[in-house]
Amino acid sequence: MKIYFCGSIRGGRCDAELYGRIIEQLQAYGPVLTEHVGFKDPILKDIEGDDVAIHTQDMAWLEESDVVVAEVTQPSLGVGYEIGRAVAWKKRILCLYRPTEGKGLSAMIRGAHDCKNFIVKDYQEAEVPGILKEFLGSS
Ligand code: 6IA
Repeated sequence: MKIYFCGSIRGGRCDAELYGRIIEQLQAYGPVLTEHVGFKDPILKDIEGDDVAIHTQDMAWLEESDVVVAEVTQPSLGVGYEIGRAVAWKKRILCLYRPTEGKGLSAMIRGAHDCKNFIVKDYQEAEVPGILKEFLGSS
């Protein structure tokens, strides 16, 4: 099962280490095509390419993937775009959101929850193993 992980890059890197820990757990279920999203920033800068090439490569990986897992707490235009494209390609999608006082998840994400192919989970990090097992264990 090929997994496409989405997490904020230019939207802000405050959760980058958390992405890395989630990706490590995802790798028990299958290859994560976008593991660079969880790399520490000096490594990320080394692999920076031109934006057209990044978009072309990411869309190819997204189309090729079987499931999409997105950490959506840190708002990111790129992550929102990837989720929209994944919906159009009828991928199974899991969105992970850590509720924070005074903030809220976009209605375009929370409102897409359908209990089947598009799952939105409010979570704390300790719950990640169980959530991934539930979502990916049956794939
Ligand atoms: O708008 P954002 O940059 O936050 O969008 C993040 C999402 O877009 C991630 O889930 C990635 O899959 C994708 N993405 C954005 N930038 C890149 C990138 N290099 N390489 C691969 N995927 C990307 C940018 C280099 C960076 C140092 C700015």
